Amino acid sequence: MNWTQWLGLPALASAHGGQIDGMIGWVHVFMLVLFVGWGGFFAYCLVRFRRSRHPVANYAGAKSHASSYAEVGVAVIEAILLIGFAIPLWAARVDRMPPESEAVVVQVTGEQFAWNVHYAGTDGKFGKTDIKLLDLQSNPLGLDRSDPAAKDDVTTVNQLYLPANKPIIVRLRSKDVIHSFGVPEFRVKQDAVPGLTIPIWFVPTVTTAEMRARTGNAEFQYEIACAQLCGLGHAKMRGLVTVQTAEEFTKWLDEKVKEQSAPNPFR
Ligand SMILES: [Cu+2]
Repeated sequence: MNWTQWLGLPALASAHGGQIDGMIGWVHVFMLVLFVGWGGFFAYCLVRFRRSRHPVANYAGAKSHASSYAEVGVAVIEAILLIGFAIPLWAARVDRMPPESEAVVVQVTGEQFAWNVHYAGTDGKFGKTDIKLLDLQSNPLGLDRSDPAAKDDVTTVNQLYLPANKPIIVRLRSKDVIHSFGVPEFRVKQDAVPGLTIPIWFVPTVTTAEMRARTGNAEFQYEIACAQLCGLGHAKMRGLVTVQTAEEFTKWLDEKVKEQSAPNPFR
């Protein structure tokens, strides 16, 4: 099992998440050492320099350099945490995006108060969207079905399906205000900012079914929690993430493509 279990973090279900947990773990160890060290020193001073023993203040103060060395030590450890752990970890998340050809690319658009999910379908091309076609009930993304690239596109609301053990690139967008895409089990959190498309990537490693078996909770569900206070309905802005095996995912996507590309009498 993981050495950071004592922190009580949510179950881990992504490839890079262990590194993040390790980083959080080391920061906590370091904080604990500092707390005990400085707290002990403070208690020692209260006793050692009590009034009955030192009725008159010593204006020369401390002559030893121990505290300076301790300060330098703290700065060095902080630098190691930052340069050795945090920066490389961050660089891997933002610079080393996997090529789109090897990943599942999903466009996720936040709105008050839902997550719109858009798959490119079998052709791998996202269809055009047009704000004039936007209809909150039937076409929340304004997808233009007359565009050939849009024919096999799949859209859902609050339902993100992903295959396990494959790199996932989520292109985050927002229609209105700043939202934040957070899935604690994947150790992923990123703001969705109107006017920007922000890509994030991760590799889910545990399917929903596996997680249900592992936690003993038959109703376990990965959840996209909006992590930015985005308005009155913020608390109910939850999307469900279903992680499946690659075969199950392909089957699901094929079914959705068929379902959504069929001529719709209401469209
Ligand atoms: Cu939100």
